[in-house]
Amino acid sequence: MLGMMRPPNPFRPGTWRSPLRGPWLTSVLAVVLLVTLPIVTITGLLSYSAYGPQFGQAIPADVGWLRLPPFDWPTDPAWLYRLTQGLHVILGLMLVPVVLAKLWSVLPKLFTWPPFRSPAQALERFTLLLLVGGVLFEIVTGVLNIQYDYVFGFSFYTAHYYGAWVFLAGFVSHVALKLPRMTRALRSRSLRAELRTSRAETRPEPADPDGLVSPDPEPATLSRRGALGIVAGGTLLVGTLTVGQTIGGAARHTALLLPRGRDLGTGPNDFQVNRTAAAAGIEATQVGPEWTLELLGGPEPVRLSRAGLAALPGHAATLPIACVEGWSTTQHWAGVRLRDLAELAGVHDPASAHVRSLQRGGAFNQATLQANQVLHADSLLALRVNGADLSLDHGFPARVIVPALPGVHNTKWVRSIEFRRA
Ligand SMILES: Nc1nc2c(c(=O)[nH]1)N[C@H]1C(S)=C(S)[C@@H](COP(=O)(O)O)O[C@H]1N2
Ligand SMILES: [Mo]
Repeated sequence: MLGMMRPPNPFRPGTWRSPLRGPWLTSVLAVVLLVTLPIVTITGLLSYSAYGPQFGQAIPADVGWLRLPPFDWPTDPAWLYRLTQGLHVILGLMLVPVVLAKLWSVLPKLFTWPPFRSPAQALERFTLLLLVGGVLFEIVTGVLNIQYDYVFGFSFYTAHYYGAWVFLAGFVSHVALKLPRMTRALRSRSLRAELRTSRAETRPEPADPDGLVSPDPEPATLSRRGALGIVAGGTLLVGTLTVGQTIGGAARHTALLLPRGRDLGTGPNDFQVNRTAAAAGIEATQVGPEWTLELLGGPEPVRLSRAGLAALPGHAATLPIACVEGWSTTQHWAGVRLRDLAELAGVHDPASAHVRSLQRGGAFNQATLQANQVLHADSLLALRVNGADLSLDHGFPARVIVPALPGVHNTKWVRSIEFRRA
C-alpha cells in the first residue's frame, strides 16, 4: 500500500546526493565506535558498581534483573575511579562527532520508503530506534549533567542507567546484524589508498544493496580523507577541551568548556568545589568550637572535639577526588585514619561504616563505606589539606577521603561515623 504512494521529499531516492556516502565510509566510522563505545559503556556500568549498590546507594537503587554482579570496588590503585570515570566522560564526549558523522552517513536509511517491507525488517528498524535513541539520550543527559547539576525533572542517574541498557540492547543487535556487512565493506577499499585520494579523484562507491550510495551523486566537494579529517579534528578538539579536567596540571587550562576544569588559584584550598558550604546550608555555628565528631557502633558512643581529633596519631596521603562528572583533582590530605577511629569506637573489624554529614537534606549528606575502604591505610577523616586546615567549602571541620572512592562518597562536614559489624 505505502509502497505504491509517491514518497514525500526526504524519502525520495534522489534527495541524498553526497558522493561520499557508502558502505565503506559508514563502516570506517562504525569500526571506531565498535571499539570505543564498549569502553564508554563498561566504565559507565563500573561507576554504578563503584557507588556501592550492595548498600542501596547506587542510583537507581532497585534495578530488578538489570542488577550487575556485586563486588567490592577496589581501593587500589587510588586513581582507579579517576581513570574509569575520566575515560567514561572524556571518551563519551570525544565520540560525539563520530556518532554524528555516523548518523549523517546513514541518513538515507532513516528515510527509506516504505519504512519497512517485512516483519524482520521492522524488527531491524526497531533495534535501530533503540540504538540511535539510546545513544543520543545518553549523550544529552550526560552532557547536561556535567554542565549543570540537577536540571532534570527526573533523576539523571536513573535515566542514564536505564538509557544505557536501551542503548546496549540496540548496540548488540545492530552489531550482530551488521558485522558481516561491515567487514566486507572495510575490505572493499584500502584505507591507505583512500587517505591519499584527493577531492578531484574522489568517486562514489559502487551501488550497494542498502542504498547508502546515491543513485544520482553530486560532484565531490570534499574527499573521504577530508571528511574523516574533519571528524578526527572534531574529536581531538573535544578531547583537548576536556582531558584537562582529569589530568590537571597545565592541561587544566585547556578544559575551557567544563565548569570544573578551571584552575582556581594557588592557595592550599584553591581547588574545585562540588557543593559549597552555603549551597549545602552549613552554618558557622554548626562548625564552631562546639562541633564534635560522634563515633557509633561500639559499646557506647565516643565523642571527639576537633582538637581531640588533631591530637590523635595522624596520617597523610596524596589522593584524588574524582567526581562522577569526570573532573578530578589530586591533593595532599592529612587527618586520622578511619581504621583508627573504628578501634577508638571499639569496633575491631568493621564490615562497613556509615558516615553522616551536618548537611541536612540533599542526596549526598551521607555515605556507606565498604570494609576495604574503612581499613585502607590511606583512608582518612581529613582535617587538613596541603598543609592548611580544610576550608569550609572543602568540608571543615572534617571530611572523608578514601582511595579510589567516587567523589560523591567523600562526605564533607562529617557529623558522625557509625561502624557496623555486618
Ligand atoms: N556533605 C556533602 N559532602 C559532599 C558533597 C555534598 O554535596 N555534600 N558532594 C560530594 C561530591 S559529588 C564530590 S565530587 C566531592 C567534591 O569535594 P570538593 O567539593 O571538596 O572538591 O564532595 C562530596 N562530598
Ligand atoms: Mo561528585
